[in-house]
Amino acid sequence: MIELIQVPFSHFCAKVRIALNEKGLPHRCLPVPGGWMDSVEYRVVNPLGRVPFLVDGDIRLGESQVINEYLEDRYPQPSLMPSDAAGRARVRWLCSLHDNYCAPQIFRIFFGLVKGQAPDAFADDWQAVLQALDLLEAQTDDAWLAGPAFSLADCTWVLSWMHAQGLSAMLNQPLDAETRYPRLLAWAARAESRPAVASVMTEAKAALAAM
Ligand SMILES: N[C@@H](CCC(=O)N[C@@H](CS)C(=O)NCC(=O)O)C(=O)O
Repeated sequence: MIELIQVPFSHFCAKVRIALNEKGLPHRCLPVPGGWMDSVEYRVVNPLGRVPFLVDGDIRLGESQVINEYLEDRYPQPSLMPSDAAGRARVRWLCSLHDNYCAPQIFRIFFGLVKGQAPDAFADDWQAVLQALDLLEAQTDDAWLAGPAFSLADCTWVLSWMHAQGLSAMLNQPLDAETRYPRLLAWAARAESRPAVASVMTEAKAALAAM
C-alpha cells in the first residue's frame, strides 16, 4: 500500500492527501519518524528534512508537486490534469504560485508566531501571501481554479486558503474575503463539499486545535 509521511496541518502534505483521496488510492498516512522533520531518524528517510514523503513500492519521493505529478502519471484515472498542453501548463503555474510564492511564507509566519515572534516581523511575507491570493482571485473564472474540472491546482490551494484566513486573525490583518476574494470564497465552499477534501480539512483543523 502507498505510504505517506506527513503532518496533518501541513499545506504541502494536504495537497498530496487530497490527490490520493480524489484518485481513490488506498494509502496509509504515517507520522514523521523521530517526531519532527529535523530528527536524525527522518533525515535518513529524506535528507532534505521536509514533508510530504511518499513511498509506493520501490518509488520513494519527496516534494509535493513531484509526488502529485507522479501519482497523475502512474494512476491516471480519475485525472487531475487537463488533457491539453495549455490546460496542463495552467495547473502547473497555479501550483508553482502556491509552492514558491505563498506556501513558504505561510509556513514562516505560522511557526514564527507560534515561537513568539512579533507580528510586525512578517509584514513582507504577509504581503506576498496577499499578492498570491490576489493573482489567484483574478484568474479564477470557472468552477475550479484551472477550469471546469477539479485539478491538482485545487488540491494544492485548499489548505493554504484556510491557513491564510487563520493567519489574518493571528496577525490582526483582516482579509476582507467577502469583498476582496469573493470567487475564492465560493470556490473554497465548493471544494470543501467534496469528501476527498473535507476529510483532510477536518484532520488539519483538529491538529491545529490540538497544538
Ligand atoms: N517544496 C517542498 C516544501 C515542503 C515543506 O517545506 N514542508 C514543510 C512542512 S509544511 C516542512 O517539511 N518543513 C520543515 C522545515 O522547514 O524544517 C514541497 O513541495 O514538498
